[in-house]
Amino acid sequence: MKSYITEVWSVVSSLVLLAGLAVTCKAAEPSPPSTAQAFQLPPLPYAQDALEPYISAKTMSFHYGKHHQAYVDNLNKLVAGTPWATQPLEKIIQETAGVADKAAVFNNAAQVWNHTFFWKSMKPGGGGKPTGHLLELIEKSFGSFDEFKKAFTTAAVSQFGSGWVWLVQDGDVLKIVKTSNADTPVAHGQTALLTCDVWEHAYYLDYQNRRNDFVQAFLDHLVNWDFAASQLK
Ligand code: MN3
Repeated sequence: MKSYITEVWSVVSSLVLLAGLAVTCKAAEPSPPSTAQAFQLPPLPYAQDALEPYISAKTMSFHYGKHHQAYVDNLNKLVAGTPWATQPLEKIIQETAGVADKAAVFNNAAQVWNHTFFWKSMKPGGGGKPTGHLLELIEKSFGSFDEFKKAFTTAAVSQFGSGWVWLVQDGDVLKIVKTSNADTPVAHGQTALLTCDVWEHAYYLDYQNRRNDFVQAFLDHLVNWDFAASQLK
């Protein structure tokens, strides 16, 4: 009997030891971050107040910190556990464009992409005129830089409701296109060079209903022409 108890005790001790070892091993492993998400909010290319006085820090705190973040969070919820969780945004956008029951995935993926592109389309001390090949293409496509500005402004102001205005490259020609809501040149095989967000949340705190003034500030003081030129194919 005594030896039986000793034997049982020995087994129990071994199990406790093994369990302890298992816990130790587990603790030693690098634990995957429990909050790992497929998509992250990309850092802004400048400080939130860097575009003042044309876009206030308050607008940026809502537009980048709340709206853009919400699109990232929504997308992560929608793609969790699907093959999209490990795929590039562009692929998700192209695969869900025009698919009725995937509209939520498309809208959030496209808005994540569009906003990331919009922040890069601006810089502190931007605006003015592009140079080099980009300027040549603009003059060839629109007649002159001033004609381009007029056409871009008209498109931005006439976009009914929420949307975006874009400068895109189509072969050797540049075009201005408008898209509604989350729609994006990425869904249409176009090469985007530049965009301006004309959803009301982009300008209402600073310009209220004066979208035209916002677009003028964008063109005259914010456009990052170096970024646009870097997107040329
Ligand atoms: Mn926006």
